[in-house]
Formats: sequence, structure tokens, C-alpha cells
Amino acid sequence: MYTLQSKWRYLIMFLGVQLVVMALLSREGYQKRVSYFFRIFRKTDSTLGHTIGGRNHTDVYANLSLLGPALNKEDMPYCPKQSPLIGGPIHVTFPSGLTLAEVEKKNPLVVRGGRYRPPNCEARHRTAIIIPHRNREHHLKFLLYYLHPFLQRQQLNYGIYVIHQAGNYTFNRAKLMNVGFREAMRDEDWDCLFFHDVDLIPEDDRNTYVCDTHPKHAAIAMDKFGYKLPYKMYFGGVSALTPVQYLKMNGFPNNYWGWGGEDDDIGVRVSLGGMLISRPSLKVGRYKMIKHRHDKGNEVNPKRFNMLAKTRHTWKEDGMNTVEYEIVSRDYQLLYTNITVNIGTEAALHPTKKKPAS
Ligand code: UD2
Ligand code: MN
Repeated sequence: MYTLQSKWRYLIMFLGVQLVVMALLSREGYQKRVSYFFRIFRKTDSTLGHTIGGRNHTDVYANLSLLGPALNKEDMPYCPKQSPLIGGPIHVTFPSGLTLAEVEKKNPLVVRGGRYRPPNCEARHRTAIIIPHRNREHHLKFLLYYLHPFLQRQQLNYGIYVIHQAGNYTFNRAKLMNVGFREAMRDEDWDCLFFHDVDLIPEDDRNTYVCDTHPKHAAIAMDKFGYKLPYKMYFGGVSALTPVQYLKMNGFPNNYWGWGGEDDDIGVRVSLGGMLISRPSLKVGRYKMIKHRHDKGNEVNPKRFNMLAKTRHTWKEDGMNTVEYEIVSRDYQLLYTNITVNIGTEAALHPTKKKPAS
């Protein structure tokens, strides 16, 4: 026998069940619940990495110890076309206490000069990384921490070069790249060179550090530009060229002193050299830039727009065929080859013509 009270109880229960069923059947609600469930599930499995924005982010060092035993050079097969170590998105943070000694310890297979080759297969690609540098040791430490395992995941034969501008004169990023190109090619017949800002950390190991049939702009999606390409001809941050491509556009300009313009000049050179810009997908070419202020000694170059307007007339007379510099030192650190270079000053290299005395 139903009392009035129990009738109300049944009615409320019935309505409650109806509400739950309706919520579950609503597609969006259902999907949210399912993804929420998986998110909780992933968070509890620490071996899988970190979940950010619904995507699983791997620790860049995960699985590297599974590389297997080293083989004799004669027994070595070629590495597979697609490295089995590639995992996709990488978890990037900047722990304050990190030291270079820790980075060295985490990369036992890297040898003098920041060189590495896979221990159990013959790499299909030889890539040199060229980093223009001055007073950014703090950024360099993080870049090395991420870049070494990132490149090992891709089973590359690689070397890292830090091109350090000597003295306090105005910084010249592009000229340092020309120095890096020549000095790296002295060491080995690299088949690809990556020109890499010290403060950009790649966030996805599917962004392979190998060259394409056209010059590649790798840093297509940076956090500082909302993970979008800022404009179509943009060529800054990280780019990759084969030696043949580099020489076809006469390398990079030598006369951009200070901040800005040189990246656009390089982009124009690509097309003046008869080539196109190749890019990875937005999903893969992702980078985090370590936040920083403008450096002392790298003030904005006020001449950059005037110079850019003339690139098509100047590129053959200024570049790899005219680069002049003096090597101050070349030293082989464990994690990189450091080349300290004197690249001169603007006044000494490009004296402004004096008006004849009247
Ligand atoms: C942007 C471009 C960069 C370049 C620059 C204009 C991005 C992510 N990068 O960088 O490729 O075109 O604009 O010149 O948009 N550096 C030093 N010490 C210095 C100054 C510069 O090591 O005192 C090096 C370092 O590798 C740095 C790079 O030069 O990453 C570019 O300089 P920046 O980081 O100050 O310029 P940013 O972030 O505006
Ligand atoms: Mn920067």
C-alpha cells in the first residue's frame, strides 16, 4: 500500500532518473563525461606523462633507456624510417634548480662536442644545430636539457654548435649563423643545418630535425604568437637548410646589427634563390619561448626596413661569399661545441662614405 509520502518519493526518484538519462544522452554531455573519465584515468598513470589541455604530454627522457645494447658498426642496420621512440607532445617546464651537470648525467651517450649517434642503428640523417649566443647561459641550459633527448628520440646523428659572439658590440644573429655554417661544415659533411634561437623549446618530437626539398621554417607555431604563424613570409626562430640550399641563397646577411629584420631578409633570400618555404604542420611545429626582455647590446635595428627594401639588390654581394671573422676559441664541451668568434663591428666593416671636402 502506497502512502502519500512514498508516492512523492517515487515521483522524485523517477524524475531524477529521467534527468540523468537525458544528460547522458545529450551528445556533448556524454562526450564531456567520457573525456573527463579518461583524463582522471591518465592523471593517475604517472608513467604515461602529463595531461595538458586534454593531450598527453610525454617526458622528453621517457623510454630513452630502452635504446638497447650498442652494436658493432659492421652489424648495424639502418635506423627505421620512422623512429619507434617518437611519442608526440612533450611536457615542457623550466625547473629553477637544473644544472648542466644534471643534463650531462641524463645524456650518457652524448660525447665530446655535443655529438651523438644512435648506438644500435645507422642514422639516416646527419643534422647540425647552430645556436647564436651571448649572455643566455640560463636559456642554453634548458635548450640542451630538451634538445638532446629530443634529437635522440628521432634517431639522428647530430652535433650541437653554440656560436658565441665575443665582446660587447651590437649582436648580429644572422652573421653568427654564417660562421656556424662554415665551422660546422669543417667538422663533418652535415646533410642538414638547423639554425636555432637559444630560447625556443620544441614541444612535439614529430617535428623531425631533418631537411626538406625546400628550406624549412620549423618554428611555425610558437606560444608567443598564440601557436599561429604571425605572417606568411615569417622565417624566424628555427629554420633548417641543406648546405646546397644555404649556398643557393648565399647564406644569411652579414650586415643586420641589432634586433630585427634579418629573419625577413632570410625569408626573402629563400625566394630570390628560387626556392619555396616548407613547414611542418601547426600541430607539430610547436615551440615554447622562454620569456625574456630585450638584451643589452641587441637594440632594435632602425635601418631594418630600409635594408629589407634592398635585399633583392644586395643578396649576391652580401652573405656567405663575403663573411669575415676571427675564431677566438673552439672548445669541445661535453654537451656542445663552443665557438667564440670575433665578427667585428659595423663601422669597421661597412664604413659610411665621407662627403668629399669642398
Ligand atoms: C625574434 C625571432 C628571432 C629573431 C629576432 C630578431 C622569435 C621566436 N624569434 O626573437 O629568430 O629573428 O626576433 O632579431 O620570434 N641572442 C643572444 N644574446 C643576445 C641577443 C640575442 O644569445 O644578447 C640570440 C639568442 O639565440 C636569441 C636570438 O638571438 O634567441 C634572437 O634574439 P631574441 O630572443 O632577443 O629576439 P626575439 O625573441 O624577439
Ligand atoms: Mn627570443
